[in-house]
Amino acid sequence: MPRFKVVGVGGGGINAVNYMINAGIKDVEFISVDFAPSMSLVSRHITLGSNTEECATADEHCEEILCALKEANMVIVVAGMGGATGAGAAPVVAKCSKKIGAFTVGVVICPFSCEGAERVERARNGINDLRNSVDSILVIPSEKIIDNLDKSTSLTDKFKEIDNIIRHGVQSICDIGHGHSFVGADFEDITMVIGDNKFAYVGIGEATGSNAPLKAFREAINSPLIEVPLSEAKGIIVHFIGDAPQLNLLELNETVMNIESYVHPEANIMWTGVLDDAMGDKLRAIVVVASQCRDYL
Ligand SMILES: Nc1nc2c(ncn2[C@@H]2O[C@H](COP(=O)(O)OP(=O)(O)OP(=O)(O)O)[C@@H](O)[C@H]2O)c(=O)[nH]1
Ligand SMILES: [Mg+2]
Repeated sequence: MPRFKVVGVGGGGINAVNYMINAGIKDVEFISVDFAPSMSLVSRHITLGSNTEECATADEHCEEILCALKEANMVIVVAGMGGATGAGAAPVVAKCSKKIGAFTVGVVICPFSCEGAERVERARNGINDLRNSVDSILVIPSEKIIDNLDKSTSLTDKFKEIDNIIRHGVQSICDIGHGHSFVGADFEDITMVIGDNKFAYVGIGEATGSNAPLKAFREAINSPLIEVPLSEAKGIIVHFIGDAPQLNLLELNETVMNIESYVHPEANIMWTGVLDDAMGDKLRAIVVVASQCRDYL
């Protein structure tokens, strides 16, 4: 089984990782990296020094980072890009991951606009920076979910919404990578669809009743978090989660036969599914859409 390691960098990255741990993502090793000693639930924490040059300081900890990442086949680096630590140290962790030959995915949380223009701008630069050190970068444009939230939602609760979306994305990648899909997709397939330096986006949909696969798929591809036109997508993973009665093979088949009509003619298309009886009568579709843009704008 391929070894997966998820690294939370900086406060936001670590909160997102703690959320995954609480949600019960299995067979993954969790690591955290920050300036302060962390309260996180991970199995290993790397405390950076007190230097204000986050990147330089992280560089000094490369040996420790390399040691923590040892033997990983895939490393997922999660960070909020609006702060200094995440934006500064995530590229260092990613470079270490590439050095050991692991497939490296950056999951970057863009700030909400209420956090201020400076953070938004820092995030844009941070993403374009990190991009050079990863195989694939999964962008979470937080602000895009704002219309779906109640106006009175606190910033902490907004972050939790984002953490939940990230954990679904990461869990899907891990479940498929560990070979849990009943459609025979694996780790190599994921690297084919989202690798090659693509930007990726995650969308989630849920439905019940007849034609649930199509309804959930449509909701997922219409997620405001998918910032690129689907017609430009060079890769798409469509992952279904549900209890056996909801995973109606005929309906699934009709849905997946249609995927190619939505994406670029050269797109790599992959569909997968896992059984989860805790889903009750609900079927969830998680899509990861990958596109080959040059820069994050
Ligand atoms: N999803 C999520 N994002 C968060 C959370 N906390 C902060 N963020 C995002 O992450 C960005 C960076 O904030 P922090 O992670 O606290 O900053 P840092 O990377 O530790 O950098 P410093 O400035 O050195 O503290 C913020 O602008 C937010 O957009 C969280 O709990 N969940
Ligand atoms: Mg911090």
